[in-house]
Amino acid sequence: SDYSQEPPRHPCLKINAKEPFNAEPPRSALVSSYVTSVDFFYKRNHGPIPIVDDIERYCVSVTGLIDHPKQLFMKDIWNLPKYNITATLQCAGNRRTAMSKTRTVKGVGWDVSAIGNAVWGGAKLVDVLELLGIPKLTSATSSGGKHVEFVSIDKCKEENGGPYKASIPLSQATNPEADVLLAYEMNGVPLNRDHGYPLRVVVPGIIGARSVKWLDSINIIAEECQGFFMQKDYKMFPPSVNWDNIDWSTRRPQMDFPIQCVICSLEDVNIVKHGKITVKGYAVSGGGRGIERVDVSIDRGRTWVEASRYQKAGIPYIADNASSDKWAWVFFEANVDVPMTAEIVAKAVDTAANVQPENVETIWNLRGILNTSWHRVCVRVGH
Ligand code: MTE
Ligand code: MO
Repeated sequence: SDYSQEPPRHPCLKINAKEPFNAEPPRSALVSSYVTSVDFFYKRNHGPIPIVDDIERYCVSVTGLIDHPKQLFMKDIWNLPKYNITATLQCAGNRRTAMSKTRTVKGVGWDVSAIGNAVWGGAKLVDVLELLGIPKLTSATSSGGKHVEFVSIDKCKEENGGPYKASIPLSQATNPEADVLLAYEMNGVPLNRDHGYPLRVVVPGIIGARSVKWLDSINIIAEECQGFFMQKDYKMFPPSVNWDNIDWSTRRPQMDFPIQCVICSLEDVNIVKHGKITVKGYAVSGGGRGIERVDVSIDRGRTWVEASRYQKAGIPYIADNASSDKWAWVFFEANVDVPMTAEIVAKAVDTAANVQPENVETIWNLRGILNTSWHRVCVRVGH
């Protein structure tokens, strides 16, 4: 594979793997802005970044179990109603490095920043499918299509040089409320190469792996996508499963992600001055569930204070869809007094009353996905 034509990247990104390029911003950058800048948005790739230079000729073919397969050019996509959806994308491998400290896991190591919040601009997949004769809220086409597969242009070694791919249920793809996008913009400007130029899928509320970049084709299929990243990766196994006894067919591809929160204003270990410190971070849940509460403790979880929450600076967050960005993260902030060396902990609760697990050991899995355990940082009072 050829990595000689990679795009330029911001020098502040922490590179977790060079080829394919995988990098995340410093934690503090995440909480400096509700909308993550494109430069600081994590980059998660499985192969070289493809080059699409003839936008006039670029097209997405829509095929499979439909009556009239079609090729869609960018102008067809641009002609559809444009939506701007603020949605947080999180890699299932976010916080994997911390999980690997329990026991080794397989995969690129990530600190806490394999996540970002962007305003994605594009056409809704439901409108695209309607152009092709599939009505809204369809769970099966007359020819038995039940899933929508997205195939990329890129080439990955896990697919033996074939493209990255994934699928979602047709019922989700044709649900206007699910806000699944074919996005051509990120934060008001055309997608850059790293994030999927010229067109990517954004599936809000589920793990980032299903938001296929550099879209090449859409296939309406009967069974979920049989690609590597759906069937042999991104599945959640119990702690007893290891590489000798793993049976991939026993588990479904991970889609939804659970409640997560992370402290971003502090590193793993900090030397601070005696007195008040600000604990600030992000909280997000899958499925469009809102954030009900974030609790912060300075005594390893013996006592807790409730953090304030907001999306727009200065405006308290209310977990209802009328006044919040339902697919987007929520920032939390608490001022605490740290009298001496302490472990500061944060845990969030979503609107379904789901709570993060206390310890990473209890959710350890061999692929190191979905580390959503209580986030802990250590503070030492110095001079
Ligand atoms: N799409 C393609 N074509 N190739 C990829 O390697 N990586 C996936 C997803 N879509 C990937 C892809 C994964 S695992 C994640 S977490 C997100 O893209 C990352 O998107 P980003 O790089 O824009 O942050
Ligand atoms: Mo990912």
